[in-house]
Amino acid sequence: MKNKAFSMLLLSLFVFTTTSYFYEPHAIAVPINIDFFPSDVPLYPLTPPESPTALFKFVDNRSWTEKEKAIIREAIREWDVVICNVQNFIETTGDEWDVSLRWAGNEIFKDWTSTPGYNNPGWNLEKSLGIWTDNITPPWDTNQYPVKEIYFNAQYFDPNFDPNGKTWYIDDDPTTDEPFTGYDLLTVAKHEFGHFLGIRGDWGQYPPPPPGKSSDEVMWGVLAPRTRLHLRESDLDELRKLGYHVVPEPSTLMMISSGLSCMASVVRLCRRRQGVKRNIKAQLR
Ligand SMILES: [Ca+2]
Ligand SMILES: [Ca+2]
Ligand SMILES: [Zn+2]
Repeated sequence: MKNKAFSMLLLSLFVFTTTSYFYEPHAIAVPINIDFFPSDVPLYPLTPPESPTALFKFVDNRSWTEKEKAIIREAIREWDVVICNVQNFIETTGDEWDVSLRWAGNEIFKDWTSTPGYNNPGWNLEKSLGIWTDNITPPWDTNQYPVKEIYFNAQYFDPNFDPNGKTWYIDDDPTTDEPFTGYDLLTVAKHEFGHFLGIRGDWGQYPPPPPGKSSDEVMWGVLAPRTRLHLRESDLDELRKLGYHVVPEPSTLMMISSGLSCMASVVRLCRRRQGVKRNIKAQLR
């Protein structure tokens, strides 16, 4: 009797796995990030100013190609145009920056669930597409992979890495949309930069999502292949909640006055930045 029940269980498991494998409506959705924090811990202690000025930098572990860099720049630009009427995010190759972007392999993107002392148990990051690391205690070498950085999972360049053979989609022209296969680097970069800006997001990873959130938002936590997401009003609402000045404003007069107030804010922040010791990464405050 016991054996029969066990066989039935095995059979049902088999049916479940095969059906979900073959009949998933839009292929297998893969989380593009994880929630690093239990919900009772404040996620982003940074206080976003109305108009942040942040320097971003490409850091090579696996080299960035020019095409990939163009995608990241476009992702950051799309946030920039909705925050104030000035340029807020500036690329640097200097020694001081606020957020860096790099490819990483299984030094970061691996299964940490059996690593002792790491969040008991740690997270399984193996299949994550990208991560923004904040105030966490990562189990990896933080000299090589510091926190306050955005990492992208280079393992997806290997077509054998994903069980469904999905790799990164590296768009020749990230400003135009077209059908594609694989996971959209532009969308993942936008999502991770949203975390850098202080948005927690990742709705849908641990259901149920808050009311009003839907899977077509950049800050949704799960991304299916062949999917590109654009900033939506609910993404912008998250910026507003954090205190960012979101543009455009409804009237020209308001745009002009808000533009001026943003510029004043930038100047103030830039001055403060000069006081930051060289070789120490400035934090966005
Ligand atoms: Ca801007
Ligand atoms: Ca394109
Ligand atoms: Zn996320």
